[in-house]
Amino acid sequence: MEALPVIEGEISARGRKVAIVAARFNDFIVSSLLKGATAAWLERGGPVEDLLIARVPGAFELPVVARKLASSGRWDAVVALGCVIRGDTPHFDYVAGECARGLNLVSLETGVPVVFGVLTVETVEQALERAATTAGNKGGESMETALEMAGLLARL
Ligand code: INI
Repeated sequence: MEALPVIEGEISARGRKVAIVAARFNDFIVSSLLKGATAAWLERGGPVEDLLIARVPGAFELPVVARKLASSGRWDAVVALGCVIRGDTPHFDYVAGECARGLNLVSLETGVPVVFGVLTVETVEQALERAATTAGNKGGESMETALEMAGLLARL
């Protein structure tokens, strides 16, 4: 049978430039996501000088900085990292919802992949599970998604 014309992005950081924007709110979780993301970048062959990390106060501030980075033309992808815990706030839905909506809008507006590496969870325990240092780190997964998307968009 003839091979089907499937096209995919390679998960490689070689020749790529990626910006991370990370919230400081719930830093005990976000710092683990950041470690996961930077480790994935280095594992995939990315040089330190082609990675930028910008910090913002909270998840609500991620979209505006992601927009500045994505529209600069300097970055192949933007990874947004944060952690919104429902138990912490009655305005969970606003913070998490507007963050997700804003990041998606930036991606669609600019054509630059903006990866949603923001944990939206009910409890601290759930957040810790998803920010594990061993397996299942959402930061590392988000970086891999960013690299795959950058690779795919470069091929289309
Ligand atoms: N920001 C977060 O990143 N996570 C949260 O859980 C959170 N809570 O619980 O309120 C949070 N709030 C701050 C928000 O992102 C903004 O920084 C703030 O409202 C100023 O705009």
